Amino acid sequence: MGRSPGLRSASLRDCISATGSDPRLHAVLRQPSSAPEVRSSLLPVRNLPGCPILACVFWEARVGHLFLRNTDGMMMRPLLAVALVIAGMLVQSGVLGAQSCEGLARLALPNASITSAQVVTAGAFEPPDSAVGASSDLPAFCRVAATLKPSSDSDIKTEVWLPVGGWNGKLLAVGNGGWGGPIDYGAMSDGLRRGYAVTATDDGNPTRGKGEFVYGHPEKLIDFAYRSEHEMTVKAKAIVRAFYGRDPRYSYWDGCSGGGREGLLQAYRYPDEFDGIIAGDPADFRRNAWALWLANATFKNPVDYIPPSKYPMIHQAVLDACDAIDGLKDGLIDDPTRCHFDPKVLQCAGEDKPSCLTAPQVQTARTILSPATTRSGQEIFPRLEPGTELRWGRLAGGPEPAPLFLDYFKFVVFKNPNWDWRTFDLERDSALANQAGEDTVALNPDLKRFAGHGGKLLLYHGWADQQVAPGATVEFYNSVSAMNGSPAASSAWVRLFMAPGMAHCGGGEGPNTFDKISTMEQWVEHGKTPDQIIASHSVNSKIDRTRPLCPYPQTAAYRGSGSTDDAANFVCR
Ligand SMILES: [Ca+2]
Repeated sequence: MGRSPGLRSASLRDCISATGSDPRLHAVLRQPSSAPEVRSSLLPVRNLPGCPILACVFWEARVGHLFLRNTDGMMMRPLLAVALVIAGMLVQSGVLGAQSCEGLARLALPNASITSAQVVTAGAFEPPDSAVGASSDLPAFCRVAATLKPSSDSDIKTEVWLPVGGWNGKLLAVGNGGWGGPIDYGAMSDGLRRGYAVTATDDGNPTRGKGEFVYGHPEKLIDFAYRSEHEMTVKAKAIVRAFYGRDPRYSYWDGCSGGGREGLLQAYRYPDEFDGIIAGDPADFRRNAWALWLANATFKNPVDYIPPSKYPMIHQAVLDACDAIDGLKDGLIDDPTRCHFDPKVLQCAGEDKPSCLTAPQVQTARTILSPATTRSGQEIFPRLEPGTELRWGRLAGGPEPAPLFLDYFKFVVFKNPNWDWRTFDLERDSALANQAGEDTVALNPDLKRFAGHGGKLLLYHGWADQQVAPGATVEFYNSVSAMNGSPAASSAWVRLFMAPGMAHCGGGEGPNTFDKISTMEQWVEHGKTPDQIIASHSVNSKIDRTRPLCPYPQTAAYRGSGSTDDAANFVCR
């Protein structure tokens, strides 16, 4: 191995001494032996402070030498040459402009400050108590935290997690739910385990599940609606570039509920930001008016209230009426739009009993299963679909509407924390709500620019969603398609998968677990447009049923033989 021209041995010693104790060296030495792994694991350890570029090249080759000798001593010299060639390519590609993890703390980004940048060794992550779904069982990563201030009133927290070894070369941005709030470490953990550089934000909300932070802060409403997600993505790409020395090969969005809404707003407003967007059960803001209408109809007056103990009885009656319409009595209503169940059949003949509904309760159930309309019959928001009865408590359980819905009227529409939801008028106040959100939170189906950029959009929604009427997503999909000529023309870049029996973003009686990210990777990176997605349902972590989810308007049809719990016996049509 020849010495690089101009390399002074003193510099090399400085370099090795400056980096030899770095924990990432040990991460590098643990890497498996494939060439891409060598390359990606070399990336994070270059250009350490006080380490001249050429010395670093030499040092990286030494790392490669040690590593390769450990895995295959006989091949040491040829592979060492390969390592040097890779190092040379990295020089050519500008990778040597990359920074160490700690060095990212000094990265200058407009309207942002990096508050910490530290390597978290494998298994050492300590998720905060409030973090849902996060665990310490993570590979080593560089954890970057930043505060973003796109306006003087903004205070957006974001994090970017960068795999120290085995980066897949891609960025995953994960969405937030409801009113935003704590960063979703669970979703970040999943992305990191897949090898992604992954980023998430709190949407500028320092609280959990409440909307008061936007009260009197119009800039924070903009941050919540779309700006925090955009700023987060722009900064995350810059941090990826600084750390690895190159842009992500692909960038994806994955979010459900509020995160689905966020993804659709990014597609509309920043069409070149992502190569693929996964938007589940998108929380169309019109649902707030719908939820307050249902609150007034279902529990404002005690006589209208249906006790949750009656929900299973109603659910069974709905299944008795509608389960078999799809040709298969399997506890699932494949297409609830074909189910026209009248709760009148459950009306008590005499006094109120657990097995029947009083006359006002019949009316309540009818209202729940009907769309919200104006006095002249124009639809304001679709209905809660039959099949959701076990979860009616979310909207009809009382005693108050959830802050998720109520806070939009208190703090955005009426700007009055004492506003009384009992005064709600559907027609008047839903119009005010639409007006208040049209420039911020409202969805826009005109995604031609996103499609023009080559973006792929994977929409999904549970038919048994108890919180956002699934028909809203069907309407959105139909609007997107209509704006692009026809469903056939748009099916190359946008697909909607409706999940029978799936509740809000998961759960429920139907198959509700499926790998959206792999589906999107296949679509974007290998051109495999998803014709079905296999979903599973589990009880106590044991899978008891699989089924294909089908691109709307197709449904999964039973082939006629074999287990009805096995996806292989179904075809989308
Ligand atoms: Ca069925």
